[in-house]
Amino acid sequence: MQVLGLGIGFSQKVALMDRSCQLFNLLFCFILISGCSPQTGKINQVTSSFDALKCRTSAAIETEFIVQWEDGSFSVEKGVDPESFKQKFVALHVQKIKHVQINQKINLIQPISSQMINSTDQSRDDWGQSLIGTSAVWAEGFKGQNVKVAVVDSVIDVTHPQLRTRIAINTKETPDNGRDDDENGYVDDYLGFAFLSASASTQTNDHGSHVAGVIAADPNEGFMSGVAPQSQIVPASFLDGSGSGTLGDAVLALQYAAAREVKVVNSSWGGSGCSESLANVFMELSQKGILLVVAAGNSGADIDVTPFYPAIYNLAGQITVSASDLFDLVPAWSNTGFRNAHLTAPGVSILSTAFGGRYLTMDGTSMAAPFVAGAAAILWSAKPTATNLQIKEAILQGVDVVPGKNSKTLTRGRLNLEKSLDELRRLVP
Ligand SMILES: [Ca+2]
Ligand SMILES: [Ca+2]
Repeated sequence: MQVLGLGIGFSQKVALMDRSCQLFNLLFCFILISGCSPQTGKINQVTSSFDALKCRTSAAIETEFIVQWEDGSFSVEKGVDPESFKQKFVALHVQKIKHVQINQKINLIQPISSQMINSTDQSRDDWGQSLIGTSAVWAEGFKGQNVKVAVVDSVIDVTHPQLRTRIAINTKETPDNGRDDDENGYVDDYLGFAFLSASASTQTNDHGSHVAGVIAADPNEGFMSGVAPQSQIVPASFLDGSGSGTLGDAVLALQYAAAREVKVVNSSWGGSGCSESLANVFMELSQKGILLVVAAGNSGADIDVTPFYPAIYNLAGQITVSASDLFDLVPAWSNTGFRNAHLTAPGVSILSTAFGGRYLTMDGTSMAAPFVAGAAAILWSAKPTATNLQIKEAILQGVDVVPGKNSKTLTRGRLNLEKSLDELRRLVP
């Protein structure tokens, strides 16, 4: 499985589409063990499943295995090779194991910024926020306060002036002492956690910081504002600066987000191929009441026909977001789908934060998804008792359907935060 960086500039569009076509040639190996069969039956099933592997590609990491346990939790385990892992680890723990998948490499295609923005330029029009009606809900006092949003992405610049005040602090953890003070399984996760087990990169990648800024940039510390400027970001990173990562790290990052008690998870990435572990962790989070906001992808595809994960999981607690522009037109590069894409949100020439105190505009469904994630945070700050299903329904019911520009999505419409708040008030009096 490869992961696409969904923030692209126009010049990268063609290269990205070419790359995405290659993805469908990649299949990956997993076994699925279900039910409560006797141990020997399970071992036989494990054995036959391993023997039946048909998709050992160059992307597979054959010494690492993503294990989902019967309690729903995940770990990534090491082994010498699949056969050895089957005989030793799986046979030993088979009664506690729900599912095993060989880990695989994933690669971010580096996003290209459309434009560097001078932070002294005060004249920029936040067209996206104007269109979805943020100022009206801010005026009512709803700014995403007390809502945590996980950004599962590349590493975020937590020192950016407009982000540093918006990073959720794990107050039970002492930073930089090499110990897991709160015993949540993560050492020094004071601000978040980076799952970069295979990384040797010292580069930075602006993708995660850009997504975080769209959601929560602090307007008191600079010239822009996030959609939900009082929400808090939980960084759960799994893609390094060079754009490399593993599926196992993605699964662990998602599991970590849930442990930090976020309400919303933004996933502006995706790929195709066997992704059973990813589907399983998404299901776990949806059932825990988390709203999963996912970018539809940038290859110009109909995702109802051409699979793109996690965009097409279509879980009860999931919203998949296509991109639209100032005129509510859907760019040719935006993935869509009447069944699996739910709505559009602003995703063209989107201003946000980048490493080193910089600002960039970017294009992509990566930028559209965090508009919806920020909107969800606002709605939850207005109605803290709402469920993820109610927040989703309010967002989908509240869309603007612009005559003649209906998007090829489930709702045919574009995010309208102001109307979604009205819908939520009907759902949660
Ligand atoms: Ca900890
Ligand atoms: Ca510590």
